[in-house]
Parts: sequence; structure tokens; C-alpha cells
Amino acid sequence: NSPVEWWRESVIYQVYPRSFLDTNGDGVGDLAGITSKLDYIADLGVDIVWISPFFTSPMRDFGYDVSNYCDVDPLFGTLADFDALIARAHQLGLKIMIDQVLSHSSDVHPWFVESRQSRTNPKADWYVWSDPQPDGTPPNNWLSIFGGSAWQWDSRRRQYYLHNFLTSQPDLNFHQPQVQQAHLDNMKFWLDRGVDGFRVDACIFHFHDAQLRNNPPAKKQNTVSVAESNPYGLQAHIYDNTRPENLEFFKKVRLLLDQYNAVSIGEIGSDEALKVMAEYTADGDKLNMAYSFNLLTSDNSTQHIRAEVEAFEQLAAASNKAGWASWSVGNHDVNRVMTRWGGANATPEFAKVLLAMQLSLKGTPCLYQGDELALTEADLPYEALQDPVGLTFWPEMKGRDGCRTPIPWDATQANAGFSAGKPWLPVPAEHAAQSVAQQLQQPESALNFARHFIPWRKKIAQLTRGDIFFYDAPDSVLALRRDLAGYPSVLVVLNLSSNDVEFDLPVSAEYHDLSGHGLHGSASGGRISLPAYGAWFGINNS
Ligand code: TEU
Ligand code: CA
Repeated sequence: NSPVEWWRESVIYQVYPRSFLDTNGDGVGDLAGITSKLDYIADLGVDIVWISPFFTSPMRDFGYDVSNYCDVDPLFGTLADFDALIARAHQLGLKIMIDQVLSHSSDVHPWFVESRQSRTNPKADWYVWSDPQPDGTPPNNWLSIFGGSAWQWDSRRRQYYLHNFLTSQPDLNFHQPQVQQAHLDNMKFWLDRGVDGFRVDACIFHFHDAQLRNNPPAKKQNTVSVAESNPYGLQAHIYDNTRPENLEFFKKVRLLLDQYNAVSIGEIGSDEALKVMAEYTADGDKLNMAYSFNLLTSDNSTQHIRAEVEAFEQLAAASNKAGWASWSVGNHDVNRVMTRWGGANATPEFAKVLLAMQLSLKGTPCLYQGDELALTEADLPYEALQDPVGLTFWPEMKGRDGCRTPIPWDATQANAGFSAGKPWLPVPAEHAAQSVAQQLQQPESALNFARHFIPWRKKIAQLTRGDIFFYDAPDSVLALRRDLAGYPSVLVVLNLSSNDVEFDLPVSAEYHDLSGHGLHGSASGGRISLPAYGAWFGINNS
């Protein structure tokens, strides 16, 4: 009986550094800001802090375009600042997970600058280059997620290069073993500095079909394109991503990580995400965890949540027991869940039940900064937009700025305490009213609930480690049981709507109120009563 791996029992909290806390008044959050707020994060009771990219970058995609994998961008600080951050985090018992954007680099990365010089230089095949078709058009029909062809003409080399995202994010050629090795060396650099894990960006895009075959049309329009009007959704992406060679690369990553007791979580933006998640986390020798966009971009539907979790568990069981999901409902790429799922009238009570939901599913929850404050999606005018995706698809898709606005720390200070200068994105007036300082004063606030609930859940082994089983329940309700050998079963009933609900569950009177979580609801025998956004937790002590 091997001990449970620590990461399966952990809660991840994502920090988007630009918007966390600015300490030097330039309007952009920085590493020193994160360090100064690590106590705040530790007080939430989370275990792992995932920090979005802070590496040297021209910031065309706000850091997801790296020009030096082993240094800190001056905007965010220095390597010494990062060392201080790690040291403080470890003092507080927090693990630090950093982003690894391996699939592509920035076009100003020295690798790409060299690669584009000629067809014969030492890094000539470090990126994906191809001649045009005889009529001058791109080599095949692959498309960029961020719009247009995935191929960009380079007049210097007189060839096209591949980019799955922005034209300034050329795709690295993982078929070249030196590219893989360079990444592994850079990962080792950070592991030696003390990081505890990596979030692997857009990792299904590492490999492409070496023959550059055309993608076939999709059987039905898929949901992975950022906007409905983006023809990306009309193709089945079988040749431009998720190639089998990726599994071998992840095995190399795992061998390295295991030496440091460090872990990985992969971002799976695929139409067959659950299948890929199960495959990439199977056998305990590739990724540790993986997440999809399936709950990040969907509407509020308990049926959908249930279907996702059940389908993943089935797929993981079919491969083996090691497969492990991470469930998230918010991150820096999607509309804030309060608005997306709660609509205009959702109250902070909704944030509470959502947190309870995330922490009741089987898998490692990943929380996004500000969701603990019940922040809503910011409705920014076109003039305030920064995200290239919003600027491309406006107004159909307003981009990702609305979830990236600064954290409101204290409503009594300028810019709600985020920055003494002009913030890179405005602090919405309605967010200032939900500042950290203010919520700490309110016993019933969403923040105080999070600070209470996350540590509470951690003590209940069934909720961190148990198997999951769903009951049929009314539409807005999620009813599930967590079973762990040697422990009494725990029943969780969550109302994700603003209506009261009352219904019968086919469970007997042996379930008793499991108190201490801070949500409202009651049960008598199998009769469950939940107010708006209420929840009931029961335990079978018979
Ligand atoms: O996202 C990859 C990805 O799949 C997203 O493009 C996603 O489809 C979209 O944002 C949904 O709205 C990662 C990063 O999380 C994102 O911030 C980067 O822009 C992207 O990679 C390129 O590095
Ligand atoms: Ca700053």
C-alpha cells in the first residue's frame, strides 16, 4: 500500500502575475507583489501556487511568448526575486508550480532569430518550416486558434513557419531531439532553483504530423476555437496536434520530475479532451494531472459537470487507475465563472457553492485568483482591450481581459490597492466593493468561506481521495457520494441555482449531517432541502 501521492490531495491556486499586486507603481503586478501576498494565499488553505509566465518576453501574448526560458522579465523582477518568492512559499508550506510554454517560443527568442536566418544553420529545423505550394499558398490547411492560417510567410528564409497561436509564437519542432533536450535542460534549471511543478501550456501542440497532412473537416463543429466564427472549429485536428510521439516526450519529463518529487499538469485544449487527459495521465509515467476547457467555457449545467466527471473516470479506469483530472471553472483564458454560470444576478453565495462543488469532485481542484472573492467578468470597452484574441474577434468574443483585471486588495486605496500607478487593465468599480480587506471584515463573505472551507475539506479523506458516484437529482442539483475504503461514505448535495429545491434522494436515514462546512441545507432521511446556492454534506456513520 503506497502512500497517496501528495498532489492528488492538493488544491492549486493560479496567480496571473500581471494582475496580482504591483509593488513598483508601473501598473503591472510583479514577483515581489506575489511574495508579499503569499501569506494571503497560504491562509486560503491551498497547497500549490501556479504562477502564469513571468519569463523574459516581448509580451505579445502577455508572457505566453517566451524569449528566454531561464530568466525573469524585468517587468516582473529578477531571478533573485524569484528565489525570494520560492523561499517564502516553502516557509509557508506552499509549493510553487510555474508555467512551461514549450510548444512555441517568441519570435524574438534567439533560437528563432537563428532558425530564420537560413535553411542550413544549426537551428534551421528547430521550428516547423515548409516550402509554399507551387502557387505560393501555405503548405496545408492548418489553422491558428487565434485566427487565420497556421502558416506565416518569412521573407528571409522564403519559407512558411508554423504557429498554432499568434504569428509571433512560432511553433518549435519537437521532432528535432535537440529541441526536447533544450526544454528538459531549462526545466532542470528551475527544478534546481526549487520549483515543485510545471503547468505545461498548450501541450497537445508539441508535435505535428511530420508529413504535414491536411486536417479533414470536423464531423460536427468542435468547441475548441475561441470564437464561433473562427473556422478552426470546422476542422478535425488530427494532424496538427495530439500526435503519439508526445507520450514519449512526457515520459522523459516525468523521469526528470520524479527525481525532484515535482509534478506536472497539462493543459488540454482538445475537442476530445477527456480522452487525451486520460491518455496523458495514464500509467503513472507521463503527466501527473491534466485539465480541459470543458467546464471552463460551458454554460452552467449540473448534467454537464456530472457527464464530464463520469466520462473521465470511465476513460481513466479503462486505461488504468493512475489517470487523474484537475477540475477548474476559472482561469486567465475564460470568462469569469460568476458571470458565465451565475448570470447578472448571482450573489457571492454562488461563489461559495461553486467552490464547494470544485472541491467535492474527484481530482485536484485548480482555483483562479479572484474567484475566492466572487469577482464577476469585467465588461471592458474596446479601448481598454489588451488581449490580441479580443482585438481579433471583437465583438463576438471580447477576449480574455475581462477575467484578467487586477485583484482588489483594499477599497480605501487608489486602484483598490493593486497599484500606485495606472493599472494595465482597469479595476472595475464593482470589484473594489469586494476587496480583500473588506471581505475579511465580513464573516459571511465569499473570501471567509473559502478560508474556512478549503482547510475543512482537506481533513475529509473521502473528499480528497474517495471514488465518486453520482445520483440522479433535479436539474440544478449535483448529488454525489465519495467512497473510500475504511471510511464512512460522504454524501454531497449542491444547489447551483438561485431557487430553493426540495427532493428525495434514494438514500436512507443513515446519513447524518456532516457539519462545519458553512453552507446551508438540511436533510431528513432522504428528503433534501436546499435554499438558493445551498448545499448539504452527509456522512454514513451507521
Ligand atoms: O492556451 C491554449 C489554449 O488552448 C487557449 O488558446 C484556449 O483555447 C483559449 O484561450 C480559450 O479561450 C494557452 C494559454 O493558457 C493561453 O493564455 C495562451 O494564449 C496560449 O496557450 C498560447 O500560449
Ligand atoms: Ca510592477
